[in-house]
Amino acid sequence: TFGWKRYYNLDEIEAWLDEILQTHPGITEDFSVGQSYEGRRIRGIKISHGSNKPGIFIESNIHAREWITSASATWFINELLTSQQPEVRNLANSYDWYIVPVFNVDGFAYSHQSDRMWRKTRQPHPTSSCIGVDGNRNFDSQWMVNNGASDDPCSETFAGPVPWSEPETKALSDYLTSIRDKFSVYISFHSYGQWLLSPYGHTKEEFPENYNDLLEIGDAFSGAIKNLVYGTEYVHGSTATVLYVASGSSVDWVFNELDKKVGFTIEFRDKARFGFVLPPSQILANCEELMAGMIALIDRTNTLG
Ligand code: 0X9
Ligand code: ZN
Ligand code: ZN
Repeated sequence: TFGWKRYYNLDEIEAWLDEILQTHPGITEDFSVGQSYEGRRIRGIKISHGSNKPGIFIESNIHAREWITSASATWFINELLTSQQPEVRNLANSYDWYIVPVFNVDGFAYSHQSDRMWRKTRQPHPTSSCIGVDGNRNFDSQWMVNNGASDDPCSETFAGPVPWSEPETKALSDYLTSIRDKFSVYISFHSYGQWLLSPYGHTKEEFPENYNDLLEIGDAFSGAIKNLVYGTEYVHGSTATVLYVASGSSVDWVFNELDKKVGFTIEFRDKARFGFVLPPSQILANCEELMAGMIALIDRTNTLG
């Protein structure tokens, strides 16, 4: 059984999802984002205690090696379904949750089987022996602008030959478009660095019109995490100012093209000591921080209106 004391592979996560769907019928619903290049089903779970609550969409593990993201997403699903904490019950009861614990299924399987440090998708290119695209540079929003991605198929941030060249990103954009009226908050799980990043990624010169609100939400998120016993520090701000220029990302696309006002990338533990290979002994602490941060983030979003 799942205990979040080690990292699980794709088969284990899917078996766990099936079990969760069976033990919580009515409240949970299986959904498909689409198919990966290698033919795997990209799965999601919807958690809902009634119809037409405001929706929150969580996309996780678009980067294959960031295993803490799917570990945290599965833990979060479990909490929404089983926690008795009033704040968590409130999150579960007040929102429709759409959670995709492993988005880059091919890459994730490959990082378990062959190359722990794999990041990209697994589709080959006709013009290169290098494989895959950075899914988080392949969305059709400011694609390839400002050197926020690479045109070299061998680069870790290869944007793809064209936007939506990857079946995974194309499927996600179609799926998100089909439910665009059902969600208002979009969160993308990544590691590592301990940042909460808001739009924009593609430029340091411009900011969303509600940037001050996004900064206040970031203050709430970081403050709640800092207050836990671990005292972990998260830095927040726009992606381009806090981290680096990144164009064609999922969050920026959702923000710009689907007109959402609240979209964040969370970069989980740690700062750099273990990096992508975060020890399993830190999974549960990271999850605790995620929950405290999410409760504060949603609370602050609501008070801002
Ligand atoms: O570079 C990325 O895609 C993310 N960092 S990572 O180290 N996990 O690869 C940051 C994504 C920032 N988000 C936006 N551009 N909106
Ligand atoms: Zn990432
Ligand atoms: Zn601040």
